[in-house]
Amino acid sequence: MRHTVLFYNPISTSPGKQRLPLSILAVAAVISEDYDVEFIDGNLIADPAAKIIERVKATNAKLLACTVMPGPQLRQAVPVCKQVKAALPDLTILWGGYFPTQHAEVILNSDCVDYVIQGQGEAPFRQFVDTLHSGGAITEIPSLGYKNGGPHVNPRAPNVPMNNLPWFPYDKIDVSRYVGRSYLGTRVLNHNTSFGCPFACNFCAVVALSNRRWLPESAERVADIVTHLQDNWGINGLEFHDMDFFVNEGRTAEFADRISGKGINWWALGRVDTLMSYSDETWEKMKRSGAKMLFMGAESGDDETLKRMNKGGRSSTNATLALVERMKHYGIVPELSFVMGNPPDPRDDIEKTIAFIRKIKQINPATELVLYIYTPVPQEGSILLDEAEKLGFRFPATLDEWASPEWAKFAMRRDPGTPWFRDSVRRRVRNFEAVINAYYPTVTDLRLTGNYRHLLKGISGWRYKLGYYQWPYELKALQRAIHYRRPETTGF
Ligand code: B12
Ligand code: SF4
Repeated sequence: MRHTVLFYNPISTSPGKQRLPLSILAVAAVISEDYDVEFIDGNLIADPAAKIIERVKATNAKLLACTVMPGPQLRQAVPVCKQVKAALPDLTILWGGYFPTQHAEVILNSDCVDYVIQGQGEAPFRQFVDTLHSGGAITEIPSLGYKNGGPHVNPRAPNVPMNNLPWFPYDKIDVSRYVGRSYLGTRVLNHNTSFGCPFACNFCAVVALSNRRWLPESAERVADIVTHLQDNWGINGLEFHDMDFFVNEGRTAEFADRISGKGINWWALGRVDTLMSYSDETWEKMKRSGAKMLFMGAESGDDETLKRMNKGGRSSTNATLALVERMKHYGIVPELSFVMGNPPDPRDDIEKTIAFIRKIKQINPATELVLYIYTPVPQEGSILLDEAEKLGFRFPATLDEWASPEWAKFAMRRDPGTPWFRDSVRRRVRNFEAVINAYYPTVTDLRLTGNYRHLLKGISGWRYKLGYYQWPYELKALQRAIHYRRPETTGF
């Protein structure tokens, strides 16, 4: 008899913007030959708890496997899992992904989740599912967190190379519901081609997940998957959701060669210094293959802060300036994220980054900006976390607290409520953002016509030129009225 396993992706974005839920597709892939798998996506339905309960009753499923990022996803996961657990106390609930990897203890101390799996999920998940259905010592599974009089977490399983893992089970999910429209094209899907990142920036949650390992799919496999997506769903745009797509230049160049001529615009995340180290030949190949916009963490306008962030490699503000210039030459849009308001002197940090952003815009006005406010992540030896703790910062002690609106805001990294981050400093960032987004409206909003762009630029011009950002009420009203996309409201 085949058992059914249910997967739940809590809500992560606004209606119509949902992406393929890659996290649960990745772990479902390793069992879908031998088990029936069903996906419940909080982005697609209003009442996931009711749906889960209905599907468990209909299929006799023993396991609900759920992926959880901090933020709105966690806010939905907690009440839904509570409701499901209350209705079906025998159902096993397992969480995996970013939040359980960083905060296993607080989850295992709650009543609504039974187990967590940390880090790369596929191999331990397969073992967990088999053990749950066929018997065996569940508490010996690597990477597993369990309750046994108190929370325990086993050492991590060895990583598995991506090429040894099966493709996502596209035939088990209605992919067409995830085909969206964006700056990249009229039919856009998403994929993930690697696991991890070799760096250890101390504000970044990726470090806890992958512990400085980078495991790529081969260029050949990526190109085959892209072809499959195009043949079956007619895509002309693709977002790559890797933590760091570009670590290996040879892979990027080969991938670019393989997909050139397919008419697919693509977007991916990477590092400034890595991309600066690429040859002109590789950049030309990327351009030819459809690279349209690349997302990089520029992080700060101050080299000293980049060091304190442990950004590593050859990161520097000069490298960022050189890269935006290089990308202008190739006509590929840089999308830069910044982590602002770092302790101990958030005001000074912000002013330096604001001045730096102005320089970037002078060199390449098309550069997109995503301004985040620093929020700590658990990481051993992190200078930033140490400073935050000295200033009174503590992570929540319960899952309910994590699910509160205040901590969801913290996770969204826009208005985090951290002890060193005063309201006046937050206002400074938001006001600057209002002015720069009006003076340089995003290139990614398809509805923003030339007339609106002129209007926004005209009205904000005096402020931008004088560097006067205070009280930009007229711009905020205009931005509300026009309602155009601003990258920081949708970012990662
Ligand atoms: C795609 C993505 C999104 C999508 C939504 C994804 C979704 N699930 O629906 C969108 C764009 C909506 C989004 C939004 C946000 N995101 Co986001 N997002 C990502 C991104 C780029 C890729 C995640 C992904 O799909 N990877 C591919 C899959 C295959 O890998 P994976 O998730 O790591 O899964 C593996 C393991 O984690 C594990 N696993 C995962 N789930 C499960 C479940 C089970 C049961 C098991 C066993 C294992 C397991 O096994 C998998 C296979 O090995 C990551 C960065 C990154 N590249 O990882 C950030 C990231 C997860 N996002 C992040 C953040 C902060 C956000 C936002 C809060 C940002 C903001 N300011 O608005 C929002 C809000 C999210 C919300 N609503 O809760 C942070 C999380 C930081 C943290 N402290 O943990 C990340 C790490 C980015 C970063 N570097 O800071 N995001
Ligand atoms: S910020 Fe980027 S480079 Fe640094 S650890 Fe995270 S994913 Fe890697």
